[in-house]
Amino acid sequence: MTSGLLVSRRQLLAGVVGVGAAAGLSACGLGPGPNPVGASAIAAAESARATTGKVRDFVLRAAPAQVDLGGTVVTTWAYGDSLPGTAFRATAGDRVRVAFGNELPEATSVHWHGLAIRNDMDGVPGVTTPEVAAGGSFGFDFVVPDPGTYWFHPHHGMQLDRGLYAPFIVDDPADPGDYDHEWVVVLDDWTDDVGPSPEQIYADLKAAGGSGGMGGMNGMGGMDGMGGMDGGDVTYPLYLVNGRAPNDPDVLTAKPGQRVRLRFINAGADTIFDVALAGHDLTVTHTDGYPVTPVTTSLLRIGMGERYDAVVTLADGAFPLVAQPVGKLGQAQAIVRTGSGTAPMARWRPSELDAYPLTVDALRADPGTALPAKDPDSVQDLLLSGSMGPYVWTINGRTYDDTVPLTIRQGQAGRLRIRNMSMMPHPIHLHGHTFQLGSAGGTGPRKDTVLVPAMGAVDVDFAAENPGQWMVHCHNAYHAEAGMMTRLDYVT
Ligand SMILES: [Cu+2]
Repeated sequence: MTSGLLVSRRQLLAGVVGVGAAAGLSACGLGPGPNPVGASAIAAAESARATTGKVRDFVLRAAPAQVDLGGTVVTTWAYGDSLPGTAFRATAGDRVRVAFGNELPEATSVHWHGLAIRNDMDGVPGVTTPEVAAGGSFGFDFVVPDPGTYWFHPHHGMQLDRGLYAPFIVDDPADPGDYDHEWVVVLDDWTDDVGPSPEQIYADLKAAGGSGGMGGMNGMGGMDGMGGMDGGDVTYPLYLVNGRAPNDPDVLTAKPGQRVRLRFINAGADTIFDVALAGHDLTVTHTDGYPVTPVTTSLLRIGMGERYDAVVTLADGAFPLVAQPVGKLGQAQAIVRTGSGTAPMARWRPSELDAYPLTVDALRADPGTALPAKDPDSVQDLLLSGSMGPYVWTINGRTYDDTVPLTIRQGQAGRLRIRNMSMMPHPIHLHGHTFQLGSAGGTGPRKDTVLVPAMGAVDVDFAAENPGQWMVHCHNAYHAEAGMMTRLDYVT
């Protein structure tokens, strides 16, 4: 009887993956899974990565800062003194070293979002990389494997909803790019030092059980008229493009007829954005770093943590580049200027916002970037659910402190069946991998963050080639903090 119970327990811990050995029967969901891979597997994976032999050294400082949001100066936390922080730039295969100093009054971490780097540099305290204490420092050192648009931010409480974010652009030596300019466009929802702090909003959501009505909370009413999508849990006083509010926006300049590559990053904590450039169509070329068959749209939906690249040929004049928070009032805006025309007023609403937004369903992987076709060795479910009262968000019915990690063995083909049982969309992010929507070898795009619609379902396949313990979580910072996280553990 005892051994029967043990077998059941092991099967439960291991999901559908068999377990070879007897050790590792941790009763605590957060403890190491059965036989977690160790440092040697992580080091071996790192030494197997193709490298250019070039080393890029960066210095990064997280510190309190005064930032001008465009007429509103706030005291917040930022990387350096700018919002967004200064972009990192490297070439695929470069070894990146980051001398990080934490001048914040509390511990922090740096997570390199979307980069499939070595596990022990992934920046998740308690799982991959030690947290960096107040006044402390840490030296990151990793090879960046894949080109594309990435970014970095803390993986620590509600810190992401302050000003701690910056782009990380990885160039493709095989693709110099057919465009005259490249603009990184970072979207954000802002409350710190204008409205309540992120920590206060989270505390209010927990205390009120999400019944709504208090400052900072969105209540249950957010609907955008497109399938009744609830936009988020938080009402923000400001929405930003490149750290600027619409009153005094970022101005991006070029000449008429020039081709521009736009690299969109949604750094918001609780806001999905629909993005349009007035008077222009956007030709979407990449998502989450990976190329797709180009598709043209006037409106593009971007969930938290997602990135999209688009090219556009610019007309003559001044055009608002608008990001509409889905299900919320307000607008983020920059200005694209190629001529001497009058800039449109702040919060002018271009007709492109009335179009139906392009979402991942319309994207096809560039054929060269599909995963090798393979039936999954391991199929595991991620059921997303939660409630506003009490304010709790779960994966497979459990909050993170009670989670049963998913498991995989190195070399296996994995499938995650993500089922959203809630009335809100959730951007689900897998660290350390870029999965393929649908099935491996199919036509779905490669991504690391996928916006799963309310009551919707998405299957993703991944190749288990990056050993370690990896977070799988909702990229709504409030949902993650309220429990909507689990792990994918490589086991032997
Ligand atoms: Cu969520």
